[in-house]
Amino acid sequence: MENSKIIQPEDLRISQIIDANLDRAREGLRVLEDWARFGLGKEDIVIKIKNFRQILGRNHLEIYKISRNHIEDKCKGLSHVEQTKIKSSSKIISSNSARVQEALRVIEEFSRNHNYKLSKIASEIRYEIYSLEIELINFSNRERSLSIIRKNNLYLITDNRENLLEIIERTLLGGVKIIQHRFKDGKDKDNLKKAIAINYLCKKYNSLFIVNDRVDIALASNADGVHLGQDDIDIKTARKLLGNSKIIGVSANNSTDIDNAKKNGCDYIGVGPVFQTLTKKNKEPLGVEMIKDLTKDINIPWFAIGGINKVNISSLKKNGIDKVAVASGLLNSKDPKEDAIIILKELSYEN
Ligand code: TZP
Ligand code: MG
Repeated sequence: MENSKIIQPEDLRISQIIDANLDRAREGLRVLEDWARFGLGKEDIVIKIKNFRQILGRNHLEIYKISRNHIEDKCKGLSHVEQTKIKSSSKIISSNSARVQEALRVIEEFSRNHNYKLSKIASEIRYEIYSLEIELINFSNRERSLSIIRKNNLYLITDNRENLLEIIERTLLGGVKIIQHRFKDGKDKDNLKKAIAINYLCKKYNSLFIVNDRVDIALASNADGVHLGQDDIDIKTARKLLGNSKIIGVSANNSTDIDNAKKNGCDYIGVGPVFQTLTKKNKEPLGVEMIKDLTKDINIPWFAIGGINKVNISSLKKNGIDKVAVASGLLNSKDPKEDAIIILKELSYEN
């Protein structure tokens, strides 16, 4: 069967079906390829998809093309209400992956009797597209989280305390878009419940939820990422466990740790403490000048952290520091929403 010759199908309707579905599969692949290229900058995925398009192109034989208008297509232009809806990038990826998978399945079925080679190719590529779709969706989710990290300048760090959800919601109402929860005490099962509740709240406000230290809780609560300290699990292992859909942030307070974080593919860095802080009592403050020096060559987003509040925020902004992570400055505030607004306003001033 493998070496059987390609024969023109006696029934031109079959050629017409294969012709239409080769076009359909290649068009869908082009959509996926352009998202991988311009949306995600993923060269390895682009190369893979391009290769599939080339293979299908080479097998789009004349015997199929000549049948293009064999029977008038009475269903031309027929559309479904689903096709007219506005779609997110992830939906576009899913619907075009499905388009490619369906087209390949049709090719596989209708070419089996007269062109076994094409049938086999269609089947092989179809299986590859199932994994590729997940890969593209994972990278797209991460890219969405990264764009929130890039665009937003105030990052809230929380801890276990009374009224936690209420405080978080107040800051979300004040415009905070990134929340990290630190589980420094409590039982795992209670912490997981809390993480799920915070994640739900964050999603309501289109905000990111990052879990401190705990890769397992990040996965189980479907958080957007984890934040790791120097004594936590290393970035590469965390990436292996988390896959490509989550972001990984790292804390650093010296150039070696910053270089390692960059080299190992972390998505953003927290640098500090800038000022004296009770949240990390045993850490010596670095001061503004040191922070400026340490961060001058960082080419990924970074947040100054440690002892930052609505009073000292302007001194950071004056020094060109415009992304900050704040814990006690908001958590202990009488009005977390108002203070978030004040800090965000300070950070948005043009210097
Ligand atoms: N890493 C460096 S300083 C710090 C962390 C987690 C504590 C930040 O908390 P605060 O209360 O904003 O100083
Ligand atoms: Mg830690």
